[in-house]
Amino acid sequence: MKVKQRMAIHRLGFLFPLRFRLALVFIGTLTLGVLVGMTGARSARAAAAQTYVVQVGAANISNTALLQFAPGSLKVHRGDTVTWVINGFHNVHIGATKPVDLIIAPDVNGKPLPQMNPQIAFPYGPKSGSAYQGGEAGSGLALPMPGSPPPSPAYSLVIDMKPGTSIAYLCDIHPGMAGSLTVVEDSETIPGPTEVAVQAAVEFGASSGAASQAALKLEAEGTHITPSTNGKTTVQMGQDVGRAAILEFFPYVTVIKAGESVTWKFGESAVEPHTVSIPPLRGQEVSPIPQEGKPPILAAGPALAPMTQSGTTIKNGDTFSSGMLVPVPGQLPTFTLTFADPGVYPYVCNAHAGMNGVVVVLAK
Ligand SMILES: [Cu+2]
Repeated sequence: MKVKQRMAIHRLGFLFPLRFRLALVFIGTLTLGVLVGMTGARSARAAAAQTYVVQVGAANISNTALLQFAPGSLKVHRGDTVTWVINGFHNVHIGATKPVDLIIAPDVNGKPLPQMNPQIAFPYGPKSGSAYQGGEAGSGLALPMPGSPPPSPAYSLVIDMKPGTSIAYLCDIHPGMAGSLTVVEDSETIPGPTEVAVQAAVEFGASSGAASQAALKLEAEGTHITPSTNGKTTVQMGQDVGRAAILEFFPYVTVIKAGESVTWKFGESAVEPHTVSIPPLRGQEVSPIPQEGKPPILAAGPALAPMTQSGTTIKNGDTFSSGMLVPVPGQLPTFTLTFADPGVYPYVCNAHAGMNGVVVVLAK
């Protein structure tokens, strides 16, 4: 089976460009690792129950994040296990009809306290590894928390539902990120875990390839350096292509003259939020507020909280942060800074490691 899988990946290589191929090989290697010891044979209800892996997003492939479940749909027999492997900032909300809000602001001591929705952050419903017999369940986030052991990046359920049942699930954080699984009759022959893993790699590969092409086009168009126009220069934060989010600023280098401004904006149909910040504050996305006998309140940490108002004038040595700029369809926020002094101003997105840019300010 290993040989077959490698051949499948190899054959695909001819169809797609190098970056994409690297991504495929990367995912293929990952899945091979996960799959050691599993059987991949097509079978009607096997004597032993199978374990299927669904990848929940993918991160850091050619500067893109893939906002999709892979495979997007899956057939299982009653008694099989489904393991969702969470790669990045995603959750799995099983039996959901619609996503819940990421940020809620309940009144605490008479004042609204913005915080991450605990229904997204923490697991609920059947515990990982136990039977699923319907209803809603949540995986929680694979989010490292100060002072806590690293969370498990996987959520497993033994599917104990009648054949003919379809189970829908989604990621509450990323609009349109959804998947489903169907329980089929024991007599029906379905793909085995290895074939499902290859299918997942193919689906990721298709998204990654489309994103790579779009990124190359945007990079070429921007030639990495945009001259200022009428003292107003724009920088695009990322680009969402199908189910892929490109995590780059376009252009990477922006050159302006002292006293001019830069406006950061989203591309069309953006879904992935970003920040424009300096200095980088990695690992400070949330500020947990402990609660007795309950999981902590996850208030927005300095990395994602707004520190600088749009329109502010920046001088040499100033720090700034837009806070989380969240694109809402038809309502895409922008962030503008005016640079008073000549100098080099590197900046980052605090939400995405490796997403950075630089503003070069020349003398008037
Ligand atoms: Cu970002």
